Amino acid sequence: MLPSLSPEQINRDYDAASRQYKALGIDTDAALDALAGTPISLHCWQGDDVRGFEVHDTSVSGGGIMATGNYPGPAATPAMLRADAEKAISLIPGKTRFNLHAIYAETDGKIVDRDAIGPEHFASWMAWSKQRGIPLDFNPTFFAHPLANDGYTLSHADDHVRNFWIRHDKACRRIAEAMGRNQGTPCIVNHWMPDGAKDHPIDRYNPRLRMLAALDEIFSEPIDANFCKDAVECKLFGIGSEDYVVGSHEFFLGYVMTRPQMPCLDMGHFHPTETIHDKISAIFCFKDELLLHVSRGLRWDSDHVVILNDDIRYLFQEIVRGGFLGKTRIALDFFDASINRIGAWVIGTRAAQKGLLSALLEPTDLLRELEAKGDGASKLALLEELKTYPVGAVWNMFCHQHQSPAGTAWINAMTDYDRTVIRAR
Ligand code: RNT
Ligand code: ZN
Repeated sequence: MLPSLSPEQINRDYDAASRQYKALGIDTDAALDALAGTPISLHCWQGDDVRGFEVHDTSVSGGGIMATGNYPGPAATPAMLRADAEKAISLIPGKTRFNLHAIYAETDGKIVDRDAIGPEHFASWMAWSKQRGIPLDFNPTFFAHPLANDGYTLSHADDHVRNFWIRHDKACRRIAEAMGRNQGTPCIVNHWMPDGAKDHPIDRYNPRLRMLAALDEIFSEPIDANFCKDAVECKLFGIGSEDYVVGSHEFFLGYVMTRPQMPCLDMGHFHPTETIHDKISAIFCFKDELLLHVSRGLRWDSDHVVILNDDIRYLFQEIVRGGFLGKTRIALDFFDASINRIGAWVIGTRAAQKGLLSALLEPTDLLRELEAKGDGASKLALLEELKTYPVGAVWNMFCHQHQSPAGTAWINAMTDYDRTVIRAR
């Protein structure tokens, strides 16, 4: 058994940490409040390796994403996925949302193609969401379908294929609107299309024109913005689209600059050494809302479980320093099938929250002053010293306040669930 912390110890450590931060002008209680006010959207697809519950009459494949690993016990039914998600959420302090893909529709064993899905196929998800107080987000699914096998969907040259996907996306926005109405706040819909080519297409222009027109048609549908808000996700390359992705960064940046939708930045969707933190302030010069897909690429867009690395720290520093927290939607996007999946969810979410908390515990005004004075050494020194400040004690207090195990204790709960539920499947 890994150790757990007593409330007395958590309080004692927190008091000491608070004093240390206070000497730098930082209010740890205010940081905890800001963290508590920031929901993280958990991606349903970590629970079952992006399989979904669609009923098929043909074999499906493809679409440029893939979970690797054979850890036992992926959620095979909606009930299992909900139970696993609840377990994960019980080990995550603070507010969470839950992010569904269209392939998680519940169609009662019937084949319902993607252009025919409706809110009724998400009735159980909506009831669950309401009962648990966990708002939903949503995604059309443009992969793992026979009409996605060519590698093109919304930009397909064939009207029949393209129109099918346009109908699918319209259906998804109607579902999202129903979810938003159910929860009383907007459901965020992220539109990601895998469209692209493995090798050197001659025509890079027309697919983009077709995708542009398709998106305009989709967004021309009157959907209540109080209940559904849209984001579009750019990407540099994927499996099978190594050379060319229709919805590149330039394409979608141009799109959102000329349209009301918000951009979605996924941390794994750029050149392998390119990070997203510097893009944020540039985007907020022109837009007032941004969606993040918090992920971790290892050498490529590998969607590893998020950990508290420099990329995460820089990301949240930018969001906090720029005053962008209220305008940034934080969603997770990783899928590791090689380790306990509940563990993956919890590790990644807690890491993102710790990144945010570390940024909230920064004496930003002081750092700004040092920078303005030209005192670069003091600025860098302070940033370095802050790395060993007792953020863990503040984090443990956050867990304690939100009835979630502090420190290492959650790992015991994961191991128990693994033994009694996951391995019993
Ligand atoms: C794929 C995108 C996309 C997906 C999910 C499942 O590269 O990141 O966001 O991971 O929609
Ligand atoms: Zn993503």
